[in-house]
Amino acid sequence: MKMTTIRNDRYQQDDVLSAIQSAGSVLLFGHVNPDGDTLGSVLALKLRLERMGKRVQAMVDGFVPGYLAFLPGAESVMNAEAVTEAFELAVAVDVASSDRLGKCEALFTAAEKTAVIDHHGTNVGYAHINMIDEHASATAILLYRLFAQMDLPMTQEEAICLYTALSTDTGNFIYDSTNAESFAMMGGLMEAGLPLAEYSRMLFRQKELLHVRLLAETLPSLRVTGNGRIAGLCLTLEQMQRAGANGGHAEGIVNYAIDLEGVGMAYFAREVEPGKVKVSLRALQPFAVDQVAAKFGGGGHKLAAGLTLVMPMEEVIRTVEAELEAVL
Ligand SMILES: [Mn+2]
Repeated sequence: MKMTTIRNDRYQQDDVLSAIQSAGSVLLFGHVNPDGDTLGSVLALKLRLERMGKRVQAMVDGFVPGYLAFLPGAESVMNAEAVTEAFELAVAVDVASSDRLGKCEALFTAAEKTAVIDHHGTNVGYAHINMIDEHASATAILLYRLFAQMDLPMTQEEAICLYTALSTDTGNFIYDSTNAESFAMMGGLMEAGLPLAEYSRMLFRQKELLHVRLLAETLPSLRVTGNGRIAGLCLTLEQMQRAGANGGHAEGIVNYAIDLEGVGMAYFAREVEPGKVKVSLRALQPFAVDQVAAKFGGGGHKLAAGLTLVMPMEEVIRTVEAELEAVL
């Protein structure tokens, strides 16, 4: 099903490499709402270019999320307003389209020479030079390919950045996008001294106290319907306030419903304002929830989608469960 050919017109690895090597100063860009792949890849490249004696600045529209604050160089990431000097080359990393640069877009497009390093299939190749491979499980894979062509051994800090990028974009190596190259790269990162146990714990095991408190508020609401195929969880604004938590602390709670044995579709309904409920939907193949979300003006993918309903919680539960049962 997957295409195995790389479109040469937008996979210019040698050109990207020589542009990077010949530039004396480089601006690196991540995407808005930065995630592990964009930040880890940007910071790995920044560390390497600095070792090569270049002037480098990493830019992103938005803040480094708390769970990625440990990344080497995270504190050096700047917002668009901060740059005044000129740079020879601008590189967008893991940025699927130029509008995903957010407030940094103008700064990127104004550069004399631009490059894109990315793994999104929808990327049209909006830079002068493009290195796009949608079969790569993370943009970090493309960085690793570039690094392999350079005459420098990988440092532990670079390995930590690239590991963070690859592991977060593959859901800790369980998504469909995970492939042999992901593990080949991990071999190289281990050889570079990656402290795997320490960093995997930090990224995938460690939880914030408020997240666990919120989970404790949420789990008693568990409902299983549709002959055991549908599971749901809900959380009221009052419970959120009682736990002293915010929306970020509710991240991942929907997984407790979809991970129940026998369940094929799940929802997590969270009241965000009085009478306004955000619903996260999940499905396992062969089920799909994107149409359910679209019916109520929401969106997303087949297996993960979301919508917002303005109605009391009891009505939300009734409505969502009826829709999911219709899918069964
Ligand atoms: Mn990515």
